[in-house]
Amino acid sequence: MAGLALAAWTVLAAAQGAKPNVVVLATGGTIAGAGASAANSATYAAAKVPVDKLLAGLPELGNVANVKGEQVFQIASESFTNDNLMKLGRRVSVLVKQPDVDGIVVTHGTDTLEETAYFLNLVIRTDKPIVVVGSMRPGTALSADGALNLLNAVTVAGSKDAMGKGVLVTMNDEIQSGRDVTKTVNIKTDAFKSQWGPLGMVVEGRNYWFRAPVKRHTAQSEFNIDEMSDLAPVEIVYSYGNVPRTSFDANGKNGVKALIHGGPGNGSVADRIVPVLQDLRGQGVQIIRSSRVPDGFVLRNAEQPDDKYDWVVAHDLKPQKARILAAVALTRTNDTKELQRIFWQY
Ligand code: DAS
Repeated sequence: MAGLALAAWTVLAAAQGAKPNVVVLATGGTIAGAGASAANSATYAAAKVPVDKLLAGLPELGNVANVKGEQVFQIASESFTNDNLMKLGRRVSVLVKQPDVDGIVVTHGTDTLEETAYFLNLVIRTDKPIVVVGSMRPGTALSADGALNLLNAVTVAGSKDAMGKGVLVTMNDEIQSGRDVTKTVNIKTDAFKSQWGPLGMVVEGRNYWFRAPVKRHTAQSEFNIDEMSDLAPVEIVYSYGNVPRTSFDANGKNGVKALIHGGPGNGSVADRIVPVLQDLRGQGVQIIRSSRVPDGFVLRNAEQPDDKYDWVVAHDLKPQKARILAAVALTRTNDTKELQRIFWQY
């Protein structure tokens, strides 16, 4: 099949000049959404437009790359599961090994885009650009953002200067690290931010870089989806004033391998919950202190004696990303010191 695919690309490339070959893997979301009228910028159905129609509706793509599309899923991303992550990751891993593929774009809903981007950042062994992209408005809306986001994603995915920078996210003209980026606004187009700032911008078909990631990723990762059968069961419990022990106990009975504690402040744990987490640790559940606060990072042994309790801190990772890293890391180790090293390095 690869040989046939190569022939197809070669013919296309010859016809269209030596442009990079980019595969667009579509999963659904708003970027494939449709609303009843142009005025519906926030009320619409996600995951309606098939990838072929998405690509056909953007002829400018042909100016920057030879593009082929695959429909991997057609779902709103809040409905993603670990199985979706594994299936998508396995497809990406196959494609990046093909010599005729220069880069990958994943079109994705914005709700869990940051989780998928981080997952791919951890488990795909490649230096080729992988760009995850979504939109905050459906293509049917006035001032829709999806078309330019997608054009920018294909531009970056076909760029040699985007190689070796880990999984990237192009939204609102910015190039963000898939590790650092998070959705910070639920109804504006400048929704995706990182407390450490974007890596760069893409403007009129050109990439402008201002920094590079320092955490381990992709080709430098110790994790490899080709060696993984599934993700480990890891759940999150958010904490708040008056939090009861029920959710913590319930997860303990569900066989989780780790529990992400999404605490207020510097990953603070309510006095009445400390013994509950200690009991869970005693049952073999890893306890990972994260913070619900948007910026900053959890300091080890500050709010809680992590060394004494044998707990892990999630560093700057928000609970939803800490879950991804823990679910990947626990496929290789259950040693607390190793887990803490992994949370420092990734
Ligand atoms: N429901 C959202 C999702 O699929 C729509 C979007 O913003 O993409 O993530």
